[in-house]
Amino acid sequence: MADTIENPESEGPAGGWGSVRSIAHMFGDNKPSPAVIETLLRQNKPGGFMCVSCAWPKPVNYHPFEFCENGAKATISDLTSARCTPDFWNDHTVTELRSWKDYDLEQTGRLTHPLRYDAGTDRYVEVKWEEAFENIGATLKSLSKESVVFYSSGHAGLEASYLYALLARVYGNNNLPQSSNMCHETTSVGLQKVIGSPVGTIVWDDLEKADAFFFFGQNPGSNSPRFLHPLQEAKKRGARIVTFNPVVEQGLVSFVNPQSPVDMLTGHETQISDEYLQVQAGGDIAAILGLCKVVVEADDRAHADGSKRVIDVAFIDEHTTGFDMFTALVRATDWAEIERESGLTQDAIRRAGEIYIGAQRVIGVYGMGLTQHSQGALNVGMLVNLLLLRGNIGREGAGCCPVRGHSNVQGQRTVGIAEKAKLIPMDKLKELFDFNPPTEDGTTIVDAVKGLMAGKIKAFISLGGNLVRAVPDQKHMERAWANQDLIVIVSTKLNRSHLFPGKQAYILPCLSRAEIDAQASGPQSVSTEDSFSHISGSIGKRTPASKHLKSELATVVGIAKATLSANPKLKWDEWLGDYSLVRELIEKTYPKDFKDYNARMFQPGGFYRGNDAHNRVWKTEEKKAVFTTPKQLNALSFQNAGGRFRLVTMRSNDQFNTTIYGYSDRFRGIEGTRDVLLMSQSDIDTAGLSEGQVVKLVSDFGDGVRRELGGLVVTAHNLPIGTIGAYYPEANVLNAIDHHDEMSKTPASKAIPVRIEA
Ligand SMILES: Nc1nc2c(c(=O)[nH]1)N[C@H]1C(S)=C(S)[C@@H](COP(=O)(O)OP(=O)(O)OC[C@H]3O[C@@H](n4cnc5c(=O)[nH]c(N)nc54)[C@H](O)[C@@H]3O)O[C@H]1N2
Ligand SMILES: Nc1nc2c(c(=O)[nH]1)N[C@H]1C(S)=C(S)[C@@H](COP(=O)(O)OP(=O)(O)OC[C@H]3O[C@@H](n4cnc5c(=O)[nH]c(N)nc54)[C@H](O)[C@@H]3O)O[C@H]1N2
Ligand SMILES: [Mo]
Repeated sequence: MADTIENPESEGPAGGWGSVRSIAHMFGDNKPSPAVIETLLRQNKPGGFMCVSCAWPKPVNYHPFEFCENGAKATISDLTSARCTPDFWNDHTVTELRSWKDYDLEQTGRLTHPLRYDAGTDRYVEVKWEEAFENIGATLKSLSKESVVFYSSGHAGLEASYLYALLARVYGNNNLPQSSNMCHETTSVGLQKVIGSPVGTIVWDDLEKADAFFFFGQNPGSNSPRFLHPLQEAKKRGARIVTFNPVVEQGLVSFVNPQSPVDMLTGHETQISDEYLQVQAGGDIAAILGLCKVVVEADDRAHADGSKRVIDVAFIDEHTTGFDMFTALVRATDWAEIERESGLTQDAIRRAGEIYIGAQRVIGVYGMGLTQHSQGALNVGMLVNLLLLRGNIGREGAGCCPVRGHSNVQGQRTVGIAEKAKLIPMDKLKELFDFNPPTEDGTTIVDAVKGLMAGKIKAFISLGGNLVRAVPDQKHMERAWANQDLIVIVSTKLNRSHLFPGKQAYILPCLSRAEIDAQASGPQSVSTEDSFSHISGSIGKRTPASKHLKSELATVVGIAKATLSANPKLKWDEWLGDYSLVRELIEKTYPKDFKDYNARMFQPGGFYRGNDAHNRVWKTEEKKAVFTTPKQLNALSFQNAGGRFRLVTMRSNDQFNTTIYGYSDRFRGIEGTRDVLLMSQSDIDTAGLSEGQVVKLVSDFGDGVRRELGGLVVTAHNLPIGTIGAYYPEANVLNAIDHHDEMSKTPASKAIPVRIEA
């Protein structure tokens, strides 16, 4: 019998009327101008504006509506009619706001004026842009260059991001960590190591040709809902879908296409997963090893009886290294071990393995469920092992598909936001701008936070984001953050990172991508790169939320001019006047990726910047695709112990990272609160708890530091034994900054060791 699954906790299928009601609720909360409808109709279409939510690609043949529930929410949230003006601070102090919820901060609306923190009154006050830039520049000039960090969250377009990276390097460091340091850095490092590409290998056409999709720890229903459309198409043509996830995620169970009138009126549901395997948190290495064992055993049988081989031997011989060592381990590992470490039965893994073998073309999809673990890179290597066995990388309908987070998170890395010096064509920068680029590596997020805690980091510039709320060890981070000499955050809305000002703190409000960006040469367009490495132009048409806003690029230019010495090659004003000149610089710096950039950026579906692994050219050290032999069967850095649970930090359907849109997680049946602890009924019973009881979680990382989160209501949920769940970002206080992926330093947010205190 197949392990198809039902999800009684969900209010209904993914999509469907639930999604329409949820968008309607956002309208009620934000009361945007009716013109938001026109904006939604232009969303993700050529010549339109590119969604500010996730990085899911834009199809060439687009539908009348190319936005999803969460894309609509992001746009409505940006185009809210609420405004957080300087008057707001007449009624509130910074200290008071620290007791506010993320949702309430978000509801204050769009920031309208540049603000400076005034310690005397404990409030932010209006400041003139020029004065802000001058003070920021003066402080940056006075600090040692190693003590300043230039963070970015993946929102800003390629043009602003390129100049931001240039600003940091001319200033003198590579301290350019990004939100992906908490996210897909595991991919940038882990995938690079095994296939020589730091990004996914598939393109849109592959989605239309795959026979099977294997999902590991990615939740398309909430986090990339437009993915459900090609999945629905795939199911219609008979493709199979297999999911490995401890949580039953509704988008991987069933979907009603809200953009199909027939589906909506008939309530026709598409079943998504053919097999749903509730692997325990951190159990994927064993689970994938089990899948590989099914393949190897079938291949042995084929070899013995002379039938067609199951393993793609020709591909293995020509393109890979490490096969013998890996398959030796596969043979040597027994099923009892695999079952224990994965929490799955041999039978269930076998059924999934048969689907893998039965498919000619397979796409492996993954997200935070693989990357945010102590052995996240090993998880990624294991998925690649599985794909390599049958040559499922670098051919039509097959490949590796990490689903990226922020709309331009991948692109920012492409154009130079990177802390690793070797990733940057420094010689090109030197030639173009006549300066000596820094050669030392900069800091990752984990190292930046540790630098803050040690008092070595004195200033943070943030191009977007809410770092204080997004990182582990949040309570310690808040104290360390407030010790800085200078904090500058470019933001659209108020958030918790603004509430721990240092000696000097500025909030610099910016345009949203949906808004008109008028500069000397006229309205400007920007561009972004999606998860499939396609680059698309975006034009904002809405009137800005306030006439005092600056574009992100203008703010970068303002800081650069006030901080850096004059250099005739740094033509900040010209670039600000015409963003196409910045695109020319990007093309000159990265000629292979950005050929004919300005001419091609509005082509439907965006232009492809290519990917060597997609063509079976392996830019690894070995010049081959690499089989990884795991040194352990789980992705954890701790042992099992009585009373120790693996805490998964979860996203609801009603949030975008630290931005909380509302309190309805309808897919998990949780309404009106986020203060819950999800546990299996069996774990509730064993722990001697009862549903509805209020408990405290405490860190069990073993470093003697007390980390706790109280006020959580025990709620029975369909979860594997030993795996429990609570919401991100609230649960960030429980994670230790030293608990991260060994190779990439991505915080291990998906199996935090905790105990429960009644
Ligand atoms: N609406 C919305 N969209 C978003 C975001 C958002 O917050 N809200 N965030 C954006 C960002 S920045 C990102 S990076 C992406 C994140 O999107 P995803 O990669 O989907 O991230 P998560 O929802 O954190 O976790 C993914 C899944 O991993 C599962 N999981 C947890 N532990 C394990 C494990 O050990 N093994 C396996 N196999 N699965 C596990 C969880 O149950 C969850 O379903 O989404 C982007 N899009
Ligand atoms: N425990 C746990 N921790 C996690 C995760 C997890 O799954 N579990 N996920 C991690 C992941 S995947 C990520 S990516 C990080 C996210 O970390 P960040 O990227 O730092 O956080 P966001 O919540 O995306 O940032 C939201 C803020 O960005 C600003 N903003 C919004 N739009 C724009 C814009 O267009 N321009 C500018 N300049 N600012 C804008 C707004 O002020 C808003 O408050 O969190 C990480 N932390
Ligand atoms: Mo992310």
